Amino acid sequence: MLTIYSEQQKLHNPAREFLGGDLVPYLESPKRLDYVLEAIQRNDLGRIEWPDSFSTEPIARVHRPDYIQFLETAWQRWHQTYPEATQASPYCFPHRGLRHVVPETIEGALGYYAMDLTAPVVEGTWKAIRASVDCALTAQKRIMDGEPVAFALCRPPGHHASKDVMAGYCFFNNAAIATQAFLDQGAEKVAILDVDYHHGHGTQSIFYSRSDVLYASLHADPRRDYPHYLGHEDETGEGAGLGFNMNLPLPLQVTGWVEYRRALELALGRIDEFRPDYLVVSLGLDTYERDPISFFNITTPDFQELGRCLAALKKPTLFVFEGGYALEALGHNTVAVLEGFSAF
Ligand code: OKP
Ligand code: ZN
Repeated sequence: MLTIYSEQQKLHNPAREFLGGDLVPYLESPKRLDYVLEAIQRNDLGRIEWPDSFSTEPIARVHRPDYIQFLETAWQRWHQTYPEATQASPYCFPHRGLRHVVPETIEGALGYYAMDLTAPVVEGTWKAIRASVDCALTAQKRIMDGEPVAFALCRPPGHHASKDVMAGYCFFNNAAIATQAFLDQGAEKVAILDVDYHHGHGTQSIFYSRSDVLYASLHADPRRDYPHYLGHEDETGEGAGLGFNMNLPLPLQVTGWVEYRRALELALGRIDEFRPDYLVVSLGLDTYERDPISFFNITTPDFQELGRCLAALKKPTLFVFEGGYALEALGHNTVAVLEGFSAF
């Protein structure tokens, strides 16, 4: 299987995040890429290529121009305000009852464009998030040119980013941008299957009123885990998109492969019925039994089975890397899915 990877993605390297009320080492670290790359090489999964460089045009098909502009300049503006700081984070947000107007200061703008404190901007963020999108778009292009399957080893991840809000380690929505690129290049329908432990609320919101993209997600029940405020079963789409959003929230602690597989069959059945031209998989490995922030019980052999189930759809498939934080297992879990898919 073809993998697209860029070293530039490591330039996004925040030192810390808030967890449990204290600052802890940033979980979504550049090291995640090393573990996955190493496993791909060790298992001879196939060639690894650098991405091409794309303009912001395909990004602007998904994200608002002012949001793109904000991300490009955020670090420099923060640095002018706080010359000693190593990362930029918001501290207040336009909550209920407040005006949704972009303030002039970077502190105000950060709160306007962020949902939470988990997506700090650092000096290298802009280059890294552009490289991450480049990986997704390069893999997408290869599939458009006839490659049956490709893996975009993207970081930072993307599925929590909406058209103008960053959240949950995500800035640009790599999977959504690649999906839109398929459509812009002639595809009529694209299905996105999100198997990350967390609901991809950014992706859902981007395509919520559209019938040309089916979004299906298996994830931790938002009543019990991040992103907390979206991802419920009754969110089925709106307007023309009604019936083209499928959420399968699952309970924490008791979700193992048997329960997961049952929900997966429902999602796969719906995707099959939708008859997409392409399948985009938001591939998070944080459903793993020993993931440090998650509470499902998926094992390494289960991930291989997951890959086989996805291959049964028999669609040209773009895998876009999302979450997964159990570093020592992240490489072989990723390879397990991709090998399961290829073995079919
Ligand atoms: C990003 B991705 C909950 C802490 C949650 C943010 C998680 C972002 C996940 N106690 N922190 O979907 O893997
Ligand atoms: Zn996740």
